[in-house]
Amino acid sequence: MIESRSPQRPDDVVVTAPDMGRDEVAAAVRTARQAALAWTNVPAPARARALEGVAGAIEAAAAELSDLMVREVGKPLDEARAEMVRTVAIWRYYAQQGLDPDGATYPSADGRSLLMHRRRPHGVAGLITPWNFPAAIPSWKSAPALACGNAAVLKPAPEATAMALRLAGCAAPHLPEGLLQVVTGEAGTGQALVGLADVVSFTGSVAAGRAVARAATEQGVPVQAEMGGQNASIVLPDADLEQAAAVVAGAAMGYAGQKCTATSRAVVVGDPAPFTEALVAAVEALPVGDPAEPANVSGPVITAEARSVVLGAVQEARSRGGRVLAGGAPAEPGWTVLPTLVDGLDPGDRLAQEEVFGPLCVVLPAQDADGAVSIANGVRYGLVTSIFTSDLDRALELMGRVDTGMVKVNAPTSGVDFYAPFGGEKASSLGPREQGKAARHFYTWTQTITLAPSGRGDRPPSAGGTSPRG
Ligand code: UN1
Repeated sequence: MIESRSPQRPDDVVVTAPDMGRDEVAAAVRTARQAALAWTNVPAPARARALEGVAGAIEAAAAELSDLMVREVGKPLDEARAEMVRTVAIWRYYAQQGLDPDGATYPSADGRSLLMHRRRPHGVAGLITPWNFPAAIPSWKSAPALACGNAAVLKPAPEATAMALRLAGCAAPHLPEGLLQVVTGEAGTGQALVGLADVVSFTGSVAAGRAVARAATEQGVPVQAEMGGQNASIVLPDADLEQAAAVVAGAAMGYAGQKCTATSRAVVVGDPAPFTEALVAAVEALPVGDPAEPANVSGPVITAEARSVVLGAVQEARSRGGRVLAGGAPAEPGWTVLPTLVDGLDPGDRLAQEEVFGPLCVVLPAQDADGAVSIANGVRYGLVTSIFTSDLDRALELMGRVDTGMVKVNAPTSGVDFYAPFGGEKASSLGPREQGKAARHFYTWTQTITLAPSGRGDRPPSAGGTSPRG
């Protein structure tokens, strides 16, 4: 069995569920494959209505689901509510996207045949999702998979098991039986799923994502993996420093920094003192504590081990000559760590290179904008960069030089728009982008079709038949 506990009240067991083995996963995939065969032939407008139904059910349960999200993964209430709003919008968006054109026609070589392509579903989508966006990520993978005519089997992170089961419970009355299933368990359950699915989408760590990508490739099935980030916010001297500090503080520390899109490095061009001072003040002003209190923007990290990792990183920073400018200590409730700012480290230090996945941000000075870009790019990750400046010409120029999949100007690194492509470069992502129209391409394959006349009724072209309208 696995159990999922509340990070703010670790004695609160939110749910226990079976740690499913290969046979159970195989049974789920078999049922899903059966369901997919019928679903593929359900007309797209009817599929759209079903997904609309799922959206409505999730919307009706949104208050309960955001409370469950707070309890199970410690997401601050306001963010949990916003995630539920986004989740409903994701289902609605993909319900409609299922009605988009599913192919195109091309001029044929003989002028009489029809040459076209259309998109077809893969079959069973195996979806492996993290605990940090326990409604949005399972939804932005399963909704497009279903909209395109696939079935979906979801393997959530054990820490978000209750959320996944509850989401699937909302969806169930609106979908054919077996079309969307949850398999619970640890990594082994996910591995079994990857071995059986027809298309695989993963979000999680680099190590796990690469293993998933290798296994899927071995199976010959398409795969996408969204992995870590080590995201920089570049602050130019002409930025509104107060405003930039508030945005960076939120992007670094919101939900205890547990987002692949969180800001982990503030790269300050020129004299770092004025911005650093503003950032320390902004971070210290953040309300921290019980995530069920709507005012709080940061609470516990997910587990005791996660807290040890963050506190270990603080120690490491000190031992490398870093200064802890804010936070650096455990707090209440549960596994809370105070939002932590560090400076005095080299850009090459491990803490400025790797993902801590906690409320920790390193401040790094840069001599000029060129130096800032090379610091920002100088990590193995490539998810998102933000640039703070009031000089939009400068912003345009720098945007073209950062090597991340997403770039933002005067906006937080965190936060994504579900209708635009999402993903990173370098070690952050593998395979095609997620979300927006990109999702449809991933969850379907292209069949190119030539439809030529049979030749039986061949007649010579009729006299005068020169008008294209015949
Ligand atoms: C967001 O910033 O709103 O796992 C979403 C993650 C990312 C999603 C970030 N894949 O943190």
